[in-house]
Amino acid sequence: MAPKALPRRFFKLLPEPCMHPLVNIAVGAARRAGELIVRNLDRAGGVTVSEKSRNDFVTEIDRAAEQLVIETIHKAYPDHGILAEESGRHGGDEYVWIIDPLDGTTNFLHGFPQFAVSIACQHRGRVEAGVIFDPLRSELFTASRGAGAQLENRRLRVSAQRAIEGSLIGTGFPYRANMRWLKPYLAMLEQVMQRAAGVRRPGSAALDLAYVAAGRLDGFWELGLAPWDTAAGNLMITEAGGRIGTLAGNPYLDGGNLIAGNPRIFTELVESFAPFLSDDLRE
Ligand code: 2AM
Ligand code: CA
Repeated sequence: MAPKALPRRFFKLLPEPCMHPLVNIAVGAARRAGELIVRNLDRAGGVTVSEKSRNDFVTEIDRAAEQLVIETIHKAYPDHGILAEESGRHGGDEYVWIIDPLDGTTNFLHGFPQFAVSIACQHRGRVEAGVIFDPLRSELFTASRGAGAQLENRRLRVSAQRAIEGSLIGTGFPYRANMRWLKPYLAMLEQVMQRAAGVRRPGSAALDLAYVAAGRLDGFWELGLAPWDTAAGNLMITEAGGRIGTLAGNPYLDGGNLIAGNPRIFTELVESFAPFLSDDLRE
């Protein structure tokens, strides 16, 4: 005999919403990695060591956190493939987990408290689940396709801000190879600085995208991001009613230059940046 359906109010009493199994696994993996990262924070920030040994140490933490995430995923799904910042692409291709074990490494290295673990699961090329975990605030942002985005038990919604005037916009400054775009980037920054209430450069792109989904930032842009920075945030923003795209406003696939925001801010940013786009910045 089929069990009687439980009344709706019963589900409201559950401590966690009934999560998609892929989200569940990603949450477990992100929490384990986050714990390891926080445990090692004191050793990273403030300790006076040479730049090289500092970098080696952080690489070691990145790798160890990534291994924990992969182990957790493979325990549940041994056949699933992986695309991860440290270990690259390996395994099956029907399901692929896209992992940034420590997004905001420079912050972590300096003890600046803004970094995250980002995990997404793609099925046949489409992201179905995403988790971004801030281990210091213990904030867990989740999303699964068609079922919305959440911060703990609260449904996420992008902001209702109607124009760049008065908005709070996040960004990431170009570094290394992306410095070739410094000039057009500064022109974009100038546009935004002249109109927004504030501009922030927190340093963890994945967490910035979660903040757009949560309405804490009205918009965000950055050049030259990687798939592991953006896969979870992309789904999260879409599920929270926002938009994410290339600088030309086209659909955002897997890494590259990005604009995100609530639908109005997204459109306004795309329009404002159009005069500064050389061909190589468009896609
Ligand atoms: P990472 O910490 O995983 O490398 C912010 O601009 C984004 O760019 C972050 O998500 C960060 O991801 C990445 N990034 C890589 N190298 C960087 C650098 N030298 N300075 C700032 N951000 C960097
Ligand atoms: Ca990253």
